[in-house]
This record gives sequence, C-alpha cells and structure tokens, in this order.
Amino acid sequence: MCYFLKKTFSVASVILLTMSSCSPPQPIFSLEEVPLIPLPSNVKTSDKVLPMDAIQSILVKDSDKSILSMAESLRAFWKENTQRELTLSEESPEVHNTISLEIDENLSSNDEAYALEIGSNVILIKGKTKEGIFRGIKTLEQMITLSQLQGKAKFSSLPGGVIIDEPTYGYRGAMLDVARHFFSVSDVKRYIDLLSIYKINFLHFHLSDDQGWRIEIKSWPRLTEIGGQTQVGGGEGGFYTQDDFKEIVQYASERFITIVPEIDLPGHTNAALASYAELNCNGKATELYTGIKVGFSTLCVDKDITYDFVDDVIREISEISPGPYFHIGGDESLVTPEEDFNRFMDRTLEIVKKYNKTPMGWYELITADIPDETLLQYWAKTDDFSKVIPKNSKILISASSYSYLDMKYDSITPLGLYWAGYVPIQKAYEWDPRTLVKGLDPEQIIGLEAPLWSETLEDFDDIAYMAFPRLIGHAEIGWTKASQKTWEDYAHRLSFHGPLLQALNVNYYPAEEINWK
Ligand code: TNX
Repeated sequence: MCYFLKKTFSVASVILLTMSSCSPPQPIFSLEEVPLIPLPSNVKTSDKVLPMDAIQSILVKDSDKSILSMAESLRAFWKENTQRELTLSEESPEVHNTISLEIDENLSSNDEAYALEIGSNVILIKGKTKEGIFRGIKTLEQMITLSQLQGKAKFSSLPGGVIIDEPTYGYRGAMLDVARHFFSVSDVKRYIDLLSIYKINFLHFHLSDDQGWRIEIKSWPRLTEIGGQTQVGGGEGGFYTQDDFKEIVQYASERFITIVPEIDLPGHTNAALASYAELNCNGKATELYTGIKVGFSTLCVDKDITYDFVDDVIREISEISPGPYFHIGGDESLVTPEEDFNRFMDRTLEIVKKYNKTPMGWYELITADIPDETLLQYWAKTDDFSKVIPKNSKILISASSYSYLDMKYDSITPLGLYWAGYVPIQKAYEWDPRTLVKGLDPEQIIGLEAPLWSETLEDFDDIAYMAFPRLIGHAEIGWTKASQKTWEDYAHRLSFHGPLLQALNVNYYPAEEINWK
C-alpha cells in the first residue's frame, strides 16, 4: 500500500528506502494524452498520479436510484478490470480513497455536462444531471480500458488532472434497420453497449419495411404472424414481442440512450400489405417480399381502415416508448401520388400528436403540412438536394454520402451498397453538420444520425464490420467542437481503439489508413 507508507517517510529513513521501491507507478498516458473518443472539450493534466489500489469505494451523495445503479455497474466494471472489489457508500464524512458521484447543477447549462477530476487518492465525477454523471463514468471507463490494453501487466495507475466536458449536439444518433434482416434482442443490446461507450444518445429503430414487420401489434396480430416471418434472401425473419421491446427500451435508458421507433409509411409497407388484404386498394393481400428493391408499395390512402391501422400501430408503440419522438418514415413513397401522400401524412401527423409524440420523418415529409416541431431527417446525397426545408423545422443530418454506415468503404468491401458512393473512414469523419448542406440554417440542426440499413447484413459480425470504426468518428462529430477536431489527431487516437474493439470481440473493419496499435 504505497500511498499509505508515503505518509510515514519523513520519520524513518528505513521506511523511506522501502518506499522508493514502491512509489506510485507512472501512468501509461498523461491525462492529455489518453486517446479518448470523443475528444473532451477541456483537459488539464496535473502532476498527481492515482494508484488504482488507492480506490476502495464508490460514494453516492444524492441517493438516487439511477445513480446507485450506475455506481453498481461501475463497481462491476472495476472488478472485471482491476480484480478489486469496491464498497458502495451513500455517506462519508471525508472524500478520499473513493470515486465520488454527484450532481452539480451549476456545472453548465448543458444537461450532459460533466467534470472528471483525478487526484492522488480520489476520483470525483460531477454531472449537471444524472446523464452527465453517466457520460463522465463512460470517460473514466474508456480511460481505464485504453490504459490497461496498452499497459498490459504494468497498468496500475491513472494520470491526475481534470476533464471538463459537454457535447456540441443534443441528438447524436444511430439507426438500425431490423426489417431487412432481423436481429435478436441480445444483438441489439450489444449494439447499445457499444453506442454507450462513445456517448451516442439516440437509437432509431427501423421496425417495418417491405421485407418484414418486426414489432408485435396486439390489435393486428397477423403483422408479425405473417409479415414478420421472412427477410431479405428468404430467411426466417422474426419480431420483437412488446415485452422484448420494453426490455430494449429499458436497457437503452439505463445507458441514457433514447429509443426512436419508426414505422415507415405509406410506402415501404409490403409486409403489412401481405398480412392484411384490406389495407390494399384492390382488397388483395400482396406476396411477401425478400428482394432489395425500394419504392413499389403503398398503403391505400382513401380507405378508413388504413387510418384505424395507423392509429392502432402508433398508439400501441407509443404506449411502450417513453422517448419524445415517433418516426413515421415517409421516404421513397414512389407509387403514392404526391397529393395522396400529403393527405395521408396530414392525417397521420394528427394521430402522432394525439398520442403526445413529436413527429419525426425522412425529409420527403416536407410536401405535407407539417407542424413546426416536426423533426426532419435529411438523408439525400448533399449535391442533389433542391427542396426547400421549412424555416421552423428541426433537422437531423444523415447525409447518405457521409453518414450511411451501409455504404461500402471501398470497391472491395464484401458487404454493403454503394449508391451514395464509397465512404472511407476519413470521409465519414471529416465533415461538419452545420456546413455540409448548403441552404440549411445551422440553427435548425439539432444533431446527426448514422443509419445502418441491413439489406446485406445478416449477423452481428456484419453489423460490426460496417459500423466500426465509422460510427466512432460519427460519435465524435456529434460531441466534439468542430474547431477542436483534426483528422490526424483523430486517426492517432482511433489507432488505440482497435485493441479496445478486439477485446470486446467486435468484428471491426481494420482500415489500412490507420496505424492500429
Ligand atoms: C435508401 S435512405 C433508403 C432505404 C434503403 C437504403 C439503402 C432512406 C430513407 N431509404 O430504404 O435501405 O437506401 O442504403
């Protein structure tokens, strides 16, 4: 226990001798050199060093259930990574030899802001809110993992100093298409775990499309009994029961990730049209579809039953989705005449409002009479965008030539599509949401989202190969100020994340342009 002996060295030279052989081990990195992603806004190194074994407890001052559960997870992380058991305390007269978690409302106006201070025998994590504390814990965990992977057996101390940090954008999202191929609850949880390492805070779930309907709707059971039974290529498909969905929502919320459910309407609906004949204008059910074409299906916009269907679906999903948004799709409704599309969307937007959700949709929604609070998701290639976005709408940037994780990295990538061009990792990193799309007012932009469409992806390894490492760069664009980012510095930090992903068995794409550690 070197930190203990240190107190006695002035009284006995014998102990001083013993001491010098066990003074605190040097940390692997100084605080400013820890290759954290996203890069924090402010890092100051001190001359202190924290021996890992100086920490014996986690102190939770505001005994709040969710802070306690974060403390429990940190405790499990500590045990796994340092083989040491920490105690959990809710009260302590002195703050030393502990990791203290507390709320500090004066920290910033940003709810996700946190301060992380590492002293010689204490770690203080302050959050503006609980969410801030969580983001701070994730920074600490990343620092420990990166140090440990580089330090091998030598890892036993952390560098002293202070990190003060907050995100640039309030919406930093990922989207997973579970309709083209179905992914299990445990795959989704694994994705959520990886998102949380990089401080992503929204997961948009593309729950229905031509090839599959993936969520149980109790009042329309054939959607999953028929529409959920296949996928691209003709595999067996699958769906989430409402209990599965609740489990995912809960798992995500413990990691401060909000689930955004999407039911794509009125196009991309073949799975529903195959399940219920009455949703078709000709009254005949379509065949299930397992190809990858888009833009051939539409709900029958002039039938009343269509709106009963839309109302039931939005009601049932809203009841189990605590997040603010309901995404109603709206993309590529190529066989719905524009007038019909607008009429359909006007009624559907009313239904979303009735169930107290903020409507969200792909930007094609702008032809309808959209309420001001609507969140529009901009996905076009940047150079072919000519439509006028209403000045009062909020915009989420998902430009396909930069943010689409299903675009191939290059011509030899075995998975993915390339209609929006190849997206190597430098291209995916080096852009700015505020200036990418000409004609958009930067004030309208609330954040960015990286969609992962799954036409060519069959299992978690496929997901991981397309998402990582591009999603890590995307997370940094959302968090770190544009003025603080450079490709060279990012590429250097990213090189340390290969071992991190490997340790988690993530099948990432080992891009040649990175000098992986
Ligand atoms: C376009 S982008 C689509 C999806 C496809 C994707 C494939 C958008 C809103 N719609 O239906 O899966 O391309 O990259």
